Amino acid sequence: MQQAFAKARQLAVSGAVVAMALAAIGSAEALEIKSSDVHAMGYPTTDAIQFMGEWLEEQTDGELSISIYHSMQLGGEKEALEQVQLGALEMTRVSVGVVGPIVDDFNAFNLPYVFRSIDHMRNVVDGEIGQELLARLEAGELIGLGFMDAGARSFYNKEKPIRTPEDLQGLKIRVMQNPIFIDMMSEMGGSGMPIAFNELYTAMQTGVVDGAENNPPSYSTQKHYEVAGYYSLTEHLIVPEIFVFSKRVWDTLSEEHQNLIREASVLATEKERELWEAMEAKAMAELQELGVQINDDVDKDAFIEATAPVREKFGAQYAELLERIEAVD
Ligand code: BDP
Repeated sequence: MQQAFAKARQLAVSGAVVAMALAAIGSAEALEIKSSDVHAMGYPTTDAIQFMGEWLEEQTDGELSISIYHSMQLGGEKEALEQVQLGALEMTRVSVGVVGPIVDDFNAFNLPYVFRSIDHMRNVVDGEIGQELLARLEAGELIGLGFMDAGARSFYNKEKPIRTPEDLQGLKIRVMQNPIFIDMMSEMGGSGMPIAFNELYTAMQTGVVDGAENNPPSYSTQKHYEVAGYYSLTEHLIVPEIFVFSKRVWDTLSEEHQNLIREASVLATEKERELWEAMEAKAMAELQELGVQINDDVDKDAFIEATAPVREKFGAQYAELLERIEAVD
C-alpha cells in the first residue's frame, strides 16, 4: 500500500515537472507584442492594430497577442521609434513624417504635393517602391510591416482662413519632427516649429504656435478646433502612416510567427483603410456641426508653385525615386 502511494506521488511530481517544463516552452514562444500609437482607441490606426492582435491570437491559440499603448501613453512618435529600435517596445504605428530622419528615402513621401491623390499614394506604397522602402528600414533596426492611410493634411490656425501662401506669412505653424517640414513652411511663407503631437494642444493654447496642419480626423479627435478654429483645405501633404516592428525582437521569433505577423499586417492595412474612409467623412461632418470655419476656397496652384523649391532642393537627392513615384499611375 505504502509503495503504491510512493509510486503515485512520484508520478504526480513528475507530472508536475512535465507540466512546468511545457509551460516554460510555451512561455518562451508566447509573445505579448506591445504596440504604441498617439491616437486613442476608436481611431482607424488603433482599431486596425487591435484587429491584427485578435487575428494573431486566434491563429496562434494565444501565443501571439498585441496590447496597445494608445493615446500617447508612451509619449511622442520619435521616442516610440527609438524604443522600438532598442527592442524595449515591440511595435509602433507612426506617421511616415517622422521616419525620414531614420531612413531618408522616406522623405520622398514627405514632400508637399508629391502625390497627386490618395489613389496615387496607395499605388506607390502598395507597389514596388513601398516594398523597397519598407525593406530599407532594417538598416535602422526596424522591420517595416506596412502602410496605412492618413488622408491629406491641411492648415488650421486661430487667426484666419488660409487661401494663398501669403496668408501664412507671420504665422507660426507646428510641424512634425522632421527638418524637411520646416523647409516646407518657410517656402510657403510661414514659419515651421517642430513640436511633438502630445504637446500641440497646449502649444496652441498658450500661443507658442498659431496653428498646425493635419487631416480632419486628427484635428477633430484631438479637439484642436477648440484652440484653432479655422481649417483650410490646402491638402499640401499626403503622408501615409506606417507600422514597424523591432528588428531585435523579430530576430528571436520563429519563421512561422514572422510569417503570421506579415500576413496579419496585410489584413491590418486593409482594415485601417476601410475604417479611415468612414472616419474622415464623420470627422468633416462633426467639424461642420461644431461650427468650425472650414474654408475650401484655396488657391492650390499657388501652393504647388510656392513649394516647388522644396521639391527641387530635395529633388536632386531623391531624383530617381521621385521620377519613379511620378511614373506610377
Ligand atoms: C496624425 C498621424 C500621427 C502623427 C500626427 C502628427 O496619424 O501619426 O503623430 O498626425 O501630426 O495625422 O504628429
